[in-house]
Amino acid sequence: KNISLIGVPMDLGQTRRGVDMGPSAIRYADVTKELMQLGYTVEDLGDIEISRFEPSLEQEENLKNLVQVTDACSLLATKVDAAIQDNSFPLVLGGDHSIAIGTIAGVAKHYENLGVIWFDAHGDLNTPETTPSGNIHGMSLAINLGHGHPLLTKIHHKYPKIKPEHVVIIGARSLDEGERVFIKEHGIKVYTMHEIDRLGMSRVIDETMAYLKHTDGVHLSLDLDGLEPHDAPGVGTPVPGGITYREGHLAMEMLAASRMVTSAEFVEVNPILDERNRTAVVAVGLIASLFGQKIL
Ligand code: DIR
Ligand code: MN
Ligand code: MN
Ligand code: MN
Repeated sequence: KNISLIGVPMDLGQTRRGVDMGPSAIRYADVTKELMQLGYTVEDLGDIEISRFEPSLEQEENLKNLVQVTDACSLLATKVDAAIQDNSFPLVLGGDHSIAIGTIAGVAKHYENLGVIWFDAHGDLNTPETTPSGNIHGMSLAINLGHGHPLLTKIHHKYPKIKPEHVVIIGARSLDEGERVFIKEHGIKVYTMHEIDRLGMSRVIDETMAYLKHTDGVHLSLDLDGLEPHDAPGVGTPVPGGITYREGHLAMEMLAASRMVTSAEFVEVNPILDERNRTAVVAVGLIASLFGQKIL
C-alpha cells in the first residue's frame, strides 16, 4: 500500500492566480499524516516545476499559455508513469484542472481501457474551436479524448488516451454550448445535478461502477468546484447548487469499498479565494474517505 504524492503548482490553465498554491494548502491540511494513519506508506515526490518563461511565440487567445501547460503536463506524465511502474498509487494535487492532461497521459500508458470519473461542476469538454475563455482547464477532458491541440493530445505518445464510453461526469451544472454538442456526439455519460437530485448519490455511484465494469483501471479526477460552494468556497469558478459535503464523502466511501480506483487527482483548490484553508481541509477529508477512512 504505497501512495506517491505529486504536487502540481499550475495556475496557467485559467486566469485566476492563486491556484498554484493548492498543493501547499493541501499538504498544510495534513494529507500525508491522514494517509499514514490509514496504514499507507506515503512518498511525497514534491512539486512539478512550472515554467514561468513567456515564450516569444505569439500567445494564442484560444489556448492560453499552451507551451507552459504542455511542458508541465509532459513532466507530470513522466512522474505519474514512473510511480505506477513502482507499484505506487499516484495521488496528484493541483493546481488547475489542465494538469489532468498530464496525469491521465501518465496513467493511460498502463491501461488498455482506462475508466475516468470526472467529478466537476463543468464538463471540461471545450476545444480551441468552442472555448469561450481560451482557458485550457476547460478543455482537459476533451484533450484526453483526443480532441484539441496536438501538442496536448499527443503528450506521452498514446493517442487518444481514453474512450468516450469509459468516461462518467458527475456533478455537472455549467456546460457551454459546444460541450453539450460534444456530449451528444460522443455519447458521454453525464450525471448532472438533476440526476444526482433525482437518483441520490448512492445510486449514481452504483450505476457508475456498473457502467465502468469493463475498464481495467479507473482514474478519479476531482475538481473541488464539483462541490457546493458553501462547502468548498476556495475555487476559481464556483457554481451554486453543487454536491454537498456528505454526498461527496458518500461517493468517496463507496469508491473506496469498490477498490476500483487506481489513480486520483484533486484539483482547483485556490487558497487566495478560500476561508482559512477550509477547501484544502475538505479535499483532505475526501482523500481520506477515498482511501478507506470510515466513520465507525
Ligand atoms: C468554462 C469553465 N467552461 C471554460 N470551465 C471550468 O472556461 O471552458 N472548468 N471552470 O472547471
Ligand atoms: Mn474542471
Ligand atoms: Mn470545474
Ligand atoms: Mn471523437
